Amino acid sequence: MRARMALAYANITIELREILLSDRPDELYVASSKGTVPVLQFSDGSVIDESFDIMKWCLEQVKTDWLDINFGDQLSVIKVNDEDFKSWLNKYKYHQRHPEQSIDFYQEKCVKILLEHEETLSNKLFLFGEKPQVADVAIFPLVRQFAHVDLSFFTKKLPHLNRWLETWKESKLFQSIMKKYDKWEPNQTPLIVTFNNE
Ligand SMILES: N[C@@H](CCC(=O)N[C@@H](CS)C(=O)NCC(=O)O)C(=O)O
Repeated sequence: MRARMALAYANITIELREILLSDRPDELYVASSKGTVPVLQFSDGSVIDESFDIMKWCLEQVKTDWLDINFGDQLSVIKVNDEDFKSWLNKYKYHQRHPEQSIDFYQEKCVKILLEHEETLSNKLFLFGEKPQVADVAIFPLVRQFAHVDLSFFTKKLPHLNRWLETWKESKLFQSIMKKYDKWEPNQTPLIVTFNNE
């Protein structure tokens, strides 16, 4: 989601190959042995197979103000999101598979991290001030996933973060990547997409 938002922001045209994680094509593993998405493959065969690296590449292609404010601090926020928060969120979402602790325990671990954003957003529109930065976009998909596990809990406990989340959900950037695409088939005509022109 965040890689697509960066592609949309940078107005980059790609050939889109939508896959099902439950039925991953061999071509995915040929491009990247990790077998995870997203993977951005260039016509010279080189590959970027980490979503944040794809975001950074997109931002190098355009004039952007998404990197203007405290980039080092933005990277720290993204690291906590991608490592600690992602790990607790997976346990929260799939708590039945992690019976060593309760769902409330996992929720609390996530909330502890999100409360830092809640405090920041109590007096700012975005995480680093009055304009969006790459960190906002980079953490948005996982915050959205957390919110959707128990929306009424999220809106009550984290009202400022909820306001921020709603802003992103309603944004043109997010809307532009939400179109559904058919699963890619090896013999199909290439599907050429510029997300924000769809
Ligand atoms: N580090 C990767 C993680 C990406 C990731 O978790 N992708 C999910 C889909 S959004 C996936 O491919 N899951 C399947 C798996 O982990 O086997 C990145 O951010 O690019």
